[in-house]
Amino acid sequence: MITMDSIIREGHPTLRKTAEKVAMPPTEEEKEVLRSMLEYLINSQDPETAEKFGLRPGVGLAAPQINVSKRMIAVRTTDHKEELLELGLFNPKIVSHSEETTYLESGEGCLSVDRMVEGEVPRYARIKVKATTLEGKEITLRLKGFAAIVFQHEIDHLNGIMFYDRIDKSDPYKEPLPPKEVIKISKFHGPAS
Ligand code: LHY
Ligand code: NI
Repeated sequence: MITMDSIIREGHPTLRKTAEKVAMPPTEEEKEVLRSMLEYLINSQDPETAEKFGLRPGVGLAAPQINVSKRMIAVRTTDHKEELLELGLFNPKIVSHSEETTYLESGEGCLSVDRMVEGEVPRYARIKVKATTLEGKEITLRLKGFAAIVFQHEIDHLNGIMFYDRIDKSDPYKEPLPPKEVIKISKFHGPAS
């Protein structure tokens, strides 16, 4: 199983690489890695299991974070209708996005970053994502709110981008025009277990 020991931390070169596309159909090994990533999220969101194995709760994980430079992400969170989004995805791609931006009021964190980094991380308010699921289905997702932020954070990892790269260095809390929508929810927004 994936534990915190499997997760590489900032400074590791893999986190700065552009991950490779996964050839379709994925191999059994690739599917197994993706399943284990989703399993990490499920385990980490279960208080007893998280405590037992020392897992930091997470809603998203990208393959480069376990040192696999392939375009695979796992997400487990609720969408804007409070419905569970539990997905292992190959080759996720943002095909369109809103002009409007947003950010998490509490800032972002990362399982590969063991420190607090304050500041506003601007994200698109709405995105449309195309991907292939673990089950081999090609899907299109329309996302907004917290889920849209998580997907952008994970897809950034596939492109070697860390959340703090997007914070304005000289003015971490700058308010651009037009005003952004502020998402006032806590950093941890996994489904109630
Ligand atoms: N996981 C973060 C996590 O806490 C993703 C995240 C980012 C959550 C921003 C909330 C806000 O689940 C990762 O760092 N994955 O890359
Ligand atoms: Ni991260």
